[in-house]
Amino acid sequence: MAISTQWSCVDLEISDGVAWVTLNRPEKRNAMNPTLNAEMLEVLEALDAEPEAAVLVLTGAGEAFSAGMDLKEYFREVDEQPDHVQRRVRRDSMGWQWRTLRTYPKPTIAMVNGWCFGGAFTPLVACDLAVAADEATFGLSEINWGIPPGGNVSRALAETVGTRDAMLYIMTGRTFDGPRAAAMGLVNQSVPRAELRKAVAALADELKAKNPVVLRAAKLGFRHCQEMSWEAAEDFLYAKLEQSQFLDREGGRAAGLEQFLDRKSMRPGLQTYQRDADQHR
Ligand code: ACO
Ligand code: V55
Repeated sequence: MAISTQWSCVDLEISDGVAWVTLNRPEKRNAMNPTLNAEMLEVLEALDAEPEAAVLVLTGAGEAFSAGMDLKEYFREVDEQPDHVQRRVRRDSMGWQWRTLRTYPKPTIAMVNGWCFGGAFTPLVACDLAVAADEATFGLSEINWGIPPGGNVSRALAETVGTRDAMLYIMTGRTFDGPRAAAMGLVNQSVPRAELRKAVAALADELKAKNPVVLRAAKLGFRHCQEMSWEAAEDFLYAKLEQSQFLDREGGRAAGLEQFLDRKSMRPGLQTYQRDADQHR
């Protein structure tokens, strides 16, 4: 593998086109400390450049997805640091959890294998798709230890679930499970933990079969247009469409039209056009 595996808080495995990125502090329930946050910035940067990684899956080692921010190393210990250090610690944290992940060039899936608290909601929502284990436990536990949700947690919730659910869980700190998360629209799907990896691998396979240039234009188009006027969105989405044709070296649109209209070998309502294996290497 071309990529360094020297990270102390993150484990990376690339297999069959999928980068399995595992938050790896199981003994601390994968709580996010400043080291993990700085490493995740590097991991995401490295994977963008890695041709063997077509899809990124974010998950956690052991019993947790992530128990949120590390209350000792991210809060208590950083409180004593000078202001500029506090600012850098926050910048690294939001840098990977939100800014980088939300508009990541490759498709991303959060695989919520277990505990998911507080700050962990930010990378969860920033991923394009999410699949939870039925047995996973979610909670906005900030209120339980004396802070309101920060770090874009509430902003992320506001974009994903309805106001009633968001307010209930923010204000009570009550926990909920995978099926409830799916019913709320916080994750796409919840499956028994024993089937989680298989379900995520199947979803990743579906994404791998798509044209990556078009996939990027589609996801960024959706992300950005949410904050635009209708007029600006129309112009922007057409610009994305034209940009994707300009950047798409495999000529996906022409192939799709040809396979449907001329060869009649594929119906786009029901399947993806056949990509030439040689062209997209
Ligand atoms: N920050 C720092 N340390 C943590 C965190 C955390 N968020 N979560 C777990 N740990 C540590 C514990 O201190 C403990 O360390 P130790 O073994 O050195 O004593 C170890 O991880 C295991 O934790 P336990 O509580 O023993 O594990 P258990 O499996 O019984 O419970 C649970 C798991 C429910 C996740 C519990 O650890 C917990 O409540 N964690 C805090 C969850 C939370 O509120 N996170 C903050 C959200 S708010 C925010 O992110 C801004
Ligand atoms: C949270 C997360 C933060 C933070 C403060 O509530 C609070 C979660 C990701 O960083 O700086």
